Amino acid sequence: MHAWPASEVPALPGEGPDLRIHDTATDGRVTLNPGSVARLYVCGITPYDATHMGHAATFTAFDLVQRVWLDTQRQVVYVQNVTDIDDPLLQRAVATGEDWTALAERETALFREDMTALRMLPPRHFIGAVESIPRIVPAVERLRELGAAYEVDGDIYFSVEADAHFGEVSGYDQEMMRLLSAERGGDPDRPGKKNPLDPMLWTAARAGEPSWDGGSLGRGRPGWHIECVAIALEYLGMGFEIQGGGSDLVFPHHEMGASHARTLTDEAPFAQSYVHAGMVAYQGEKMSKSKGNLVLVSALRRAGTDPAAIRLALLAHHYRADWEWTDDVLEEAVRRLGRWRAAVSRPDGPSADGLLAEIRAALADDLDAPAALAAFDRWAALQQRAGGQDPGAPGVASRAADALLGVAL
Ligand code: 5CA
Ligand code: ZN
Repeated sequence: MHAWPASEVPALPGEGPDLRIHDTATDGRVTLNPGSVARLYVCGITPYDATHMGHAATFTAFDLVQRVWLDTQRQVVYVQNVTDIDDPLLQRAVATGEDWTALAERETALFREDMTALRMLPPRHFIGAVESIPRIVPAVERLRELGAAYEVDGDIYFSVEADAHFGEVSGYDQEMMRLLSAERGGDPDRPGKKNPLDPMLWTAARAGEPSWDGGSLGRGRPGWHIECVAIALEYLGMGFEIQGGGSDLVFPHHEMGASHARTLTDEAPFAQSYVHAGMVAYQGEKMSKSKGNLVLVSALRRAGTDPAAIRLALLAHHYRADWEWTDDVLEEAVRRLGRWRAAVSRPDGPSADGLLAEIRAALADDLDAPAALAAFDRWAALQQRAGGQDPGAPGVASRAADALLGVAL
């Protein structure tokens, strides 16, 4: 599919330090040395409801990854998927009587508009599950040839026992895995499975549901984890730098994906690091389409909220933190945006060279956006209090906010 238009990234003097980021699998910081090309895969939306603040927060975190890498003069290959066929999408279409393809297309189009408004740099490859079926089918066939997949009433499952390293991404115990599997799209209680945790690779065609030709698998539709694996292997290959998404994807999604890929290729690792954004809550619960407790980017935009203020509201929280969206969070961001804009609209000011270095250092240190915002606040306060003689300073500050934080002043 096509992504969305790229906003320009202003040039900055010099370059930033290498990114150090928290890896879920080792529960520690890793310094990624991606060479001249850095590769990032981010798990994208299931398009049955518009972009909410939780999605926006997660995609903002990985937008910062791309910006930090660009600032180290690297090329970035960023891949993001769209799960445009899956159970929740079909359930929503049935519930509202809408055609599932129309629903997916409409919500994907709205997502592109939201991402553009929020100044997210687009992925180089924005890939749907449906268009990936020709790559998913051979992957499932191969897993079956390897003895790592089996059939239950026509549905095809992955056998987690085929992978000696299963469990190494999340580090969760059996009980936790079983609980999360039941909560997040698995079917641990289905009779006939070898291991309750085994996830579906290919769902045999069911009456009234869309299905595709699956070659030796028969007609059906793809499972969720193999979708992201097939797309990542096609556009990035094994050993890419970052597999990203929200922390709700640690298990089963990213655990299963790593297992599928290792088994398929007999190579490791799938990703060099697994990076997870915290969950954004609203009214006391995780913001989610299935619960319906949503604050939508598009609704705020329609109400006239400046997207740069939404972005600042998201950046005010460390990406790994779980936090709650409130009206106050947005109001504080609107005030901050006003202070920053006033500061850069003067003809001169205090030197911004130190500010640029501080923003770079903060972001390279596990994407510490709140520290970057605090550095800008200090520069803006100094501008307000004492001003300065450097005629280049407001421009440097404004370009740094745009290039590194995606905030256009
Ligand atoms: N299509 C799959 C990934 S392959 C999916 O999880 N779709 S989603 O629409 O539910 O979520 C899209 C992205 O937003 C995922 O990376 C997910 O982890 C993240 N996300 C979902 N809800 C929240 C939330 N409340 N806070 C933070 N991130 C969230
Ligand atoms: Zn995914």
